[in-house]
Amino acid sequence: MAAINAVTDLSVEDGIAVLTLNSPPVNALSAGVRDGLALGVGQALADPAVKAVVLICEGRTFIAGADITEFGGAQKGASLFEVQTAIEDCSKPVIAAIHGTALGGGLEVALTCHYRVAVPSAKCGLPEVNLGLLPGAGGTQRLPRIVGAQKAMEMMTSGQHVPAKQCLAMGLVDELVEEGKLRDGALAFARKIVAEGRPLKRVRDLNDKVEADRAHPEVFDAFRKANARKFRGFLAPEYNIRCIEAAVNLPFDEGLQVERKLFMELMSGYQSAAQRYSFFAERQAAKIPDVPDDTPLIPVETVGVLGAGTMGGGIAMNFANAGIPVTIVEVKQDALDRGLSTIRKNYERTAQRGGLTAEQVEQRMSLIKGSLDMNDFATVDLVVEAVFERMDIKKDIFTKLDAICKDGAILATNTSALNIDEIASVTKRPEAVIGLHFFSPANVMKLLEIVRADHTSKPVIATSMKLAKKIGKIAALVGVCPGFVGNRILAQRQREANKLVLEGAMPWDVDRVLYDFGFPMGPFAMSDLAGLDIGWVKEKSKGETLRDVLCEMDRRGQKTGAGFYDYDENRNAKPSPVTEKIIKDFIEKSGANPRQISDEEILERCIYPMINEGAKILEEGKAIRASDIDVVWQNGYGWPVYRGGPMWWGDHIGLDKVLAKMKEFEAKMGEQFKPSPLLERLVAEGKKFSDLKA
Ligand code: 3H9
Repeated sequence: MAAINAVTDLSVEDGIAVLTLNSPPVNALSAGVRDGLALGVGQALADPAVKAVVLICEGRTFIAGADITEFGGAQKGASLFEVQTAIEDCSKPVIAAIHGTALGGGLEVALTCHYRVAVPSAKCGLPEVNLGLLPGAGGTQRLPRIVGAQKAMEMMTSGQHVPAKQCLAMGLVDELVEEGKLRDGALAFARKIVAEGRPLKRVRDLNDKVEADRAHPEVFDAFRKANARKFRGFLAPEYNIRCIEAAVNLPFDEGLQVERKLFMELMSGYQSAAQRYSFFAERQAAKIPDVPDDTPLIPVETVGVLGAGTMGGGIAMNFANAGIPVTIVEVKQDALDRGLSTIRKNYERTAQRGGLTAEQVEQRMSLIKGSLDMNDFATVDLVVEAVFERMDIKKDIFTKLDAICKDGAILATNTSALNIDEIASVTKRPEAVIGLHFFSPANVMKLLEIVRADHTSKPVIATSMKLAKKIGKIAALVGVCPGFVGNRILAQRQREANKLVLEGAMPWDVDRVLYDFGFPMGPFAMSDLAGLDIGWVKEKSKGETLRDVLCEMDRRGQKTGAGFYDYDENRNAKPSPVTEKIIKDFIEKSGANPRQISDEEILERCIYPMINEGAKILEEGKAIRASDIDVVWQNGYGWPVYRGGPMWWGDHIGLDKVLAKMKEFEAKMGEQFKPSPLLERLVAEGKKFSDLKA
């Protein structure tokens, strides 16, 4: 084997050149990889002994795409286009041998090869859309030529990783080879191609599919319409579709030009910058500076969940889904039965939608055992407490858990706001206590806020972070403070939303502005959905707040057909004259003068205090880095992905602007808007949140 450069080797076996890439972690198309590919193909072409070329990768995966870290910098080395031209125009067959994932630019390179073979566990996809981009190396023009416009739209706007078997069925892969024997299989395939004298298949020359698609221009708008809700606010899905339309309607090279132009537009816009940032932010959040990678882990083979309510049930499902047996303990039999039956219904609903087989439903249910006896937690490795949010109850439970659970077990609370140091203080092992704050519905929501208390041990933190990944969650480590990171910031938005309504904005005005910003719904629609009576006690209600009055009128949200909004029988919301009147009466009683409030003010009043609170959280060390706060808000609170997160958004619009507004609001409305010293300092130094080191 001869080295072409630091990341590429070339060897020749029996007339077949094997070009091997080895650029950990994911063989991304860095300058070195591109150079290696261009040189390697050139050498193979020049060698008369070579009859065909196999392109294969070492490590965990085939090329996983362009090197995202290079985006925005000056290009070095061979361009991807040059590499692809060298491969596609090579007069000897080039075969991509795929394992792991062939993604983005990786699949686009494979699509310039004349043939593709893969092991059954491999997956292919064009996930650029998730980075706010489109495949910019010919993928938008080549993929539809193999799979047709409809399938290409589905793949490119979802970014899905398609399993090799399906790739084979749709012609994206030519042959599957035995798992674990990719190199041998690819070599055998290459020999077969040479022996049979098969032609050099260039995807760019395939026109059958696009010609057939040309007769059905309606598929594009139908697809847009069917996915309008999902794509709302995002630019990239629409740009991907336009490229596929170009592939269908224009000659290959003209289609490529459309692709290039739209790719550059996306690349220079803020949405892609935000989405690329989020990709790294999620991965960064898994890294805890004082908890190194080699921290010993606690094996978690069995889990206990205390409480079979909505939260407890959802939490239990996460573990069962990952194959971990769970014991759920409840106080009363009927509550336990109800909880278990809700879990079953959830699984059955997934099965009806095709997400699980009947057998898988039973297999998951068999992993969940119900019990009325907390002593059944004696042998589990982790307990997650998910009962009523009251400190006295939690303390009582943790005293019992401390007595029951084995040494070394992790004792976790799902509290969303209570002081975990105080909970831990009742145990003789505060180092084993941690917060695992799941979000409702816990089996669906991606975020897990992992709350580190004063004494939580490093192995408990490391184990919780790893476990989060295992059960498919995106975790962020936060510190103990009221509401932790997510709810603490939410409280800022909520306060301003409520105040705005008492100054003259209507709930639907506030909701509309936040919905247009990109949230899935505004705070008032959200309250109606959750139920206005959560935490409301009839006997104590004195009509002092808008919520009190609405609940007293039995306007408790969607479930009663009315809340802030009125609802029709299909739960469609309409602004409510009743609510409007109540609000006006409230304002009149307070002696205030209602005023016209601009959309701009609504947005600034709701968003800037969130950014400011994030700064305070960083100052107090309750989050490790600004991007962790963004991970929390994107994955737990519906912050629009294409706006990065509150901290990224603050950087984007300019911290000086945020600071100036906060000062203006402080002068008019007081203390609550007081800028955090960190915000002041960053502005004074001309820095951003992203300049802060973890
Ligand atoms: C593209 O191709 C554009 C072209 O169409 C046009 C060009 C003109 N670059 O996720 P993991 C790092 S856009 C640089 O934890 P896993 C990642 O940050 C690209 N770095 O592993 C992490 O680093 P660290 C289209 C990358 O096994 C490490 O690799 N492709 C890249 O759970 C491990 O990552 C994509 O969007 C990259 N492209 O999952 C694919 N990818 O260890 C993006 C990863 O320092 N990648 N890193 O934190 C993925 O989806 C997953 O990483 C993958 C592996 C499934 C491959």
